[in-house]
Amino acid sequence: MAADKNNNKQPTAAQLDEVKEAVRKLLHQPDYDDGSAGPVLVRLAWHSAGTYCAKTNTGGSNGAGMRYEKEGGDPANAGLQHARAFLEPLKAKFPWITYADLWTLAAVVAIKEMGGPEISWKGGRTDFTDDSKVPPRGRLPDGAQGAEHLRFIFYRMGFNDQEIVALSGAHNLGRCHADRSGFQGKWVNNPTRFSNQYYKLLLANDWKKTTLPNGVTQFVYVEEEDDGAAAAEEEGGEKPESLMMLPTDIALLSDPAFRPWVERYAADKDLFFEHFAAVFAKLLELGIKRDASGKVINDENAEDGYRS
Ligand code: ZEM
Repeated sequence: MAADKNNNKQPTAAQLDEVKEAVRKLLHQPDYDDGSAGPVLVRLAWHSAGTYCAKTNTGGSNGAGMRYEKEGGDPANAGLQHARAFLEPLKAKFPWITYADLWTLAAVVAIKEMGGPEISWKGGRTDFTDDSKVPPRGRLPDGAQGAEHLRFIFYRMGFNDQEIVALSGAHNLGRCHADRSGFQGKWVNNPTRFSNQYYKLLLANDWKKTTLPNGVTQFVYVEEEDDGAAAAEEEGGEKPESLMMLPTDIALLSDPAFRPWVERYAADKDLFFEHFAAVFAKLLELGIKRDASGKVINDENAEDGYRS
């Protein structure tokens, strides 16, 4: 009776606007990280979708499998419980929306609100009712690796080299937490503002390999004491935190197919925004089947989230 379920109510544009407004309101979190829930919400959507395997058509943002230990307890998802917790009051307030839709929609709203592009988003995802269809662990990228690993991981989802570089630009946002991934620090100075700064910094700086006290290797760049930093210190401010890159970020510089895209996105913010919007929308749709009208075609076992 999947078809009948599909005919059930879909949220109206006005209902979705209410959710979007509620997401915008919760982004401001003065006591959390850099003051915004935005970056971790973007990572939640990415990790929910980034398990997709094109060959077996498994994984992807449908199902919201991270609610189950099998996926949520994956060390690769450490820290994302914060993102889920930020959204829990919204799920309580708007019970008609599925977790899978809420998690992906929240990222799209956060990116826009942090100054990024408008990303097209379609609803209709369902939530799994048990963990039987949760994808296996080990499908998400490992920041300690290089270009070959990036291709292995992202080609599996159906992305190409240009799309890998465009997606990596999300590292304009947020930071690494030693107690989550082992890596430490932020990629750019303003990690709650979506921009192409990540690519500019990749190219402009001399990144030095360093090993953290926990044994994890990453790349760092300690900023020159420019006027801004000197002024901040005079005002009693702290010295700027050194910026960082993961080994996978640095791999974009040395790879002959990736690097030209780093250069183009560093030089052309509009091009980056356009390509990022397209590739992030594609990411969120991986594994989701729709009919000609855009309505999700549920498989027989999925719970229709829009039944209230
Ligand atoms: Zn990330 N990412 N990511 N990423 N990511 C981290 C943080 C964030 C990789 C990775 O290992 C890590 C994409 C791609 C890749 C975000 C978005 C997207 C962290 C730090 C690591 C280690 C986690 C921590 O310690 O909290 C690797 C290897 C990637 C392969 C290219 C893609 C694609 C993304 C979205 C489109 C975001 C927003 C963050 C910041 C999270 C936060 O909590 O601030």
